[in-house]
Amino acid sequence: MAEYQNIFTRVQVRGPVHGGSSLPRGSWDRTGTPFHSRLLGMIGDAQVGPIYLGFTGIASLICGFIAFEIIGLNMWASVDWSPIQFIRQLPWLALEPPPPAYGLHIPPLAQGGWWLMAGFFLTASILLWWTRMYRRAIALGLGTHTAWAFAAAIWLYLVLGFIRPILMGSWAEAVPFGIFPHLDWTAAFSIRYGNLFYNPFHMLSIAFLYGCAVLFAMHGGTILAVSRFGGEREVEQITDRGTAAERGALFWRWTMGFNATFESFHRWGWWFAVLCPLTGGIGILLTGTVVDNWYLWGVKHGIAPFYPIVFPHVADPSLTSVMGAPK
Ligand code: 07D
Ligand code: 07D
Repeated sequence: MAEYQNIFTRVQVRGPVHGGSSLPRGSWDRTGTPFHSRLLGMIGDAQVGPIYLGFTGIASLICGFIAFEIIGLNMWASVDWSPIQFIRQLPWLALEPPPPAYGLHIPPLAQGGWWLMAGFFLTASILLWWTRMYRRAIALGLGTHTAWAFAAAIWLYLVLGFIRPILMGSWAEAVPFGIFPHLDWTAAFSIRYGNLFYNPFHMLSIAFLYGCAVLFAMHGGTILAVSRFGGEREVEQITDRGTAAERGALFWRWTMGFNATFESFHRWGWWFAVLCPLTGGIGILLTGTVVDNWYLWGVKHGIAPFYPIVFPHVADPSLTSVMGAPK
């Protein structure tokens, strides 16, 4: 029996190139002649292509490309079209949403208009990609679980850049495009709304995020550990006694007293991943709309201490002009 129980070695399976099962009526053709790649075979299946582009795939790529171009060219313009500065400063460059004065109106291009347009095309691209995933799953006779998991991420994305700004009455509330600028926005958002740590939905989102890491470590570890019995090939292992699958389950029953099944474990993974952005989106939606200051909310609900006034002559900004501040 081949012994390959380490975390790097992968057995490369290389059959004759295969175009895939036949496509339902109304589908486009798959594109590209398939070939084998030894390098890609080290991290996945060695066969590359053919790819199915289809109408939604091409439309999504075009919209994504337009958004990418608008963002990139605006960033380049912001450094006076200097190619060197563009590359040097790239992680710090931004395409910002309109200033608050414009509310939800359409601003001039240079005042956030480009941001609105890029957002429109990025959103169209993401939604078209979602449709592609959904339709390809149906075409293969699969369930649509992956598409719904992606929908959970899209929910958080839409809350951040579309739904909440509309509820707040201003595009200025939305996230800028840019690598570090979107981190600055995230930090500023937390401070503006009194420390996001006290937002219980941020707490839930974090628990599911960390949960994803734990579950993935357990699952990846378990499957690699039983791969010496062929466990990564799952299929006929699921019901048979004494197989790799049963050993994996027994390992957890012995160490923890309880074990998931091959089927239930994937439900755990799916739900943890989905609930991370789902609860996160709820938390962001409540911020500024229902709760203006999460620290004061925490004080009110007994989860945060009320800090003593150490400097009596300095006004604590979190206590001035904030709705719901304790008297
Ligand atoms: C590994 C799958 C591959 C995806 C990758 C990301 C782009 C953006 C475009 C400059 C796990 C591709 C990146 C297409 C380039 C332009 C215009 C997924 C994997 C490799 N963030 N965020 C990152 C996005 C938000 C936060 C990195 C997107 C919120 C923090 C990357 C969105 C908040 C940190 C990135 C989005 C937030 C990051 C790595 C959309 C709260 C980091 C992402 C559309 C949730 C980390 C410099 C990654 C970093 C990071 C992309 C939204 C917080 C650039 C596309 C507004 C705290 N974010 N992010 O690996 O290193 O994801 O930043 O909503 O520390 Mg972010
Ligand atoms: C961004 C969903 C959208 C992405 C989509 C994909 C493309 C194509 C292209 C690959 C990630 C688009 C795809 C464009 C890519 C190619 C080619 C999902 C996204 C549709 N936080 N925090 C979270 C922690 C603090 C803040 C979630 C930890 C501070 C804000 C998560 C800590 C402050 C927001 C989380 C911490 C703060 C969050 C995100 C620790 C900053 C959010 C979950 C240890 C000073 C977001 C409710 C996620 C949220 C969010 C973790 C600290 C601010 C669990 C661990 C206190 C403003 N934080 N955070 O799945 O939902 O994101 O909050 O300190 O908006 Mg936080």
